[in-house]
Amino acid sequence: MAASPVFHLVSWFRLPGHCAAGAARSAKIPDAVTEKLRRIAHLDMDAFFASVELLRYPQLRGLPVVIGGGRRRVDEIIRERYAERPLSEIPPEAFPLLKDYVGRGVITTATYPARVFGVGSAMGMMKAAKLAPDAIVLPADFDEVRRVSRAFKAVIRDIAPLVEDRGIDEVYIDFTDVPGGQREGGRVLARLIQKGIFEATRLTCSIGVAPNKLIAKMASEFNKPNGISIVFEEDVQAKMWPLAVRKINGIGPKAEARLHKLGVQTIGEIAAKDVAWLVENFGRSTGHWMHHAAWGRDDRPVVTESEPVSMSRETTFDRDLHAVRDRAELGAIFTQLCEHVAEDLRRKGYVGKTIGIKLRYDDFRIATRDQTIGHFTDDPREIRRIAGQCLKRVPLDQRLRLLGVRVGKLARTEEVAAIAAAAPCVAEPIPDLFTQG
Ligand code: TTP
Ligand code: MG
Ligand code: MG
Repeated sequence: MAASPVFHLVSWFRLPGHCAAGAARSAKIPDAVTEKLRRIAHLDMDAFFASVELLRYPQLRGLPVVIGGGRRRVDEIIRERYAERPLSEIPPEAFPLLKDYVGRGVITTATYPARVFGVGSAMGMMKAAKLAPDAIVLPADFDEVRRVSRAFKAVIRDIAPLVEDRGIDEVYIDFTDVPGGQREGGRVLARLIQKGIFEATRLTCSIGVAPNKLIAKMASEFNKPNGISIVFEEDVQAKMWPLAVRKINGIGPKAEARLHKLGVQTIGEIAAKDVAWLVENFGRSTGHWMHHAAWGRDDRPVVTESEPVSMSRETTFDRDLHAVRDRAELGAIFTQLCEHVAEDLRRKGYVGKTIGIKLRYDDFRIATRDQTIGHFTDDPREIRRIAGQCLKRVPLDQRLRLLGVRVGKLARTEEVAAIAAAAPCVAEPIPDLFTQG
């Protein structure tokens, strides 16, 4: 019946290849002129989502502010009320307070002045209200957060090319071969990066520089906020061993509970255990990993992979197809393209907001259309539905050579999930938030 469809599927995601640095490096690398040490930095933005909001509302600096709550744009309502004033002149008293919050939302993050009261990420807002009733509540602006995230990462990549993306507000950076990366153990380069990020975004970050990723990740927390912490091989044990086991990135709440049950509280106490004991209690691979981690050993390379801007699939047909006469065949191909894009998104861990199509007519003219929806998706049926609407907006009276489907405005699935968890879609959880002053 129908000629076996198509085609060679071409994927056009903009994904530069992987690049590993320092994979086979031992801790010390002999160099012709000087002996270079492996220096790995971990950089993490300070109170990221909250700091992004404070760029808009600088009058809230120094005040306890938490990010969280319903999806309603609470600040849009304030802005309407104070439409005649610039955002920065809306008085702090006009903002909603935690004590007036009603609902099941959890806190996404809190400014450092709010953390003094013991509130922080993942705490229920009503529970937090008992600790910091007068903290100001703002919703996260995910689009703005992503824009700033791209901006600060671009600054880093300009200075040091080997950057591994670790989510919305953090990266690993291989300092080893970057000019200045060895000076004062990495402090000089870390300061330069902090300065560059501040100049570009007016935001602060904290950086840990250490012999490997594991220690760098811990070290970036040592002097938060706006701090730098330099750890050398020789002070790993003094700095790491007194810390709680949970400080090892990879020991989560379950492993922590099990370690506590076994009487182990600190990283030093793990280091003091035999590997055999760790293997017996945690299995072969985790046991060995815990042993190495507690001794500060970690060979993982810094892996660079740029964030994709969009993901798409397109196909050139074996013969030109007509929208009406070859409707069934085209429909099947179209659906398949949408399914492939959805699979790509899921495999790579992305969701997108803009869905688009691309057509090439038999005279080689190209037409594209796209549509941005109000939420992120990786659902093949939804992509198919929106792409179908785009298709209705192009002339289809001519034969087609090529069809493509594209999903853009991407975000990492896990980040979007974190936001959704922070703002559960309860009808309207904050009815009384604006009754005050
Ligand atoms: P973190 O870097 O863990 O926290 P932070 O930047 O707010 O504060 P710190 O100065 O301690 O680094 O997370 C980065 C952002 O990710 C945070 O601003 C909000 C978001 N996030 C969530 O949405 N849910 C969470 O549970 C956590 C921990 C963070
Ligand atoms: Mg952070
Ligand atoms: Mg972080």
